[in-house]
Amino acid sequence: MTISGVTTPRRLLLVNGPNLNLLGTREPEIYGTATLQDVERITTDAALARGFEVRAVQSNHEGVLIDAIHAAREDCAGIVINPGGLTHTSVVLRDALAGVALPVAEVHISDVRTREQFRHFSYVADVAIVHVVGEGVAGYARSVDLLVDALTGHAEG
Ligand code: CA2
Repeated sequence: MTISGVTTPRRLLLVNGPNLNLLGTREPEIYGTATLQDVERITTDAALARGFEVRAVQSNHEGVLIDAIHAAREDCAGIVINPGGLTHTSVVLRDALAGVALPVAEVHISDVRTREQFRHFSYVADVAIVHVVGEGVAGYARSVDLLVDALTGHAEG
């Protein structure tokens, strides 16, 4: 794919932050019953349908996520990220996303806008061009679609 004369890879990085490895094991009333493996498959299927591969990383360690984001500069066209609780705490994660200057989609399974006050603020929000919240794990597929739309200059309507 060529954007502004530059050839970019047809690959997305999927980042899931701390505790998302527990999906499907607890709190189904908030996060549903799908597992992290399901999330990675849903995201990969949505991306493949648009001609993109996915490299998936989940970690409970901020530095591992930051290294994966930095590495994405080399071979990814964009990033889909659910930062988990780091959404509300991490300047470091935000700086990493801003630093690589790739298009970012921020996704949350639950509707953080209607939960506790501390979940209303996101350090990532203004470095992301796509925001999907409260659509369950299907939100990952929608994030991919909106991000690929942005990458390929697809206009809505
Ligand atoms: O709704 C989301 O996707 C969140 O990013 C999930 C985070 C939470 O801190 C954010 O405010 C919103 C929590 C991820 C932990 O996920 C679990 C899933 C099942 C059981 C326990 C934790």
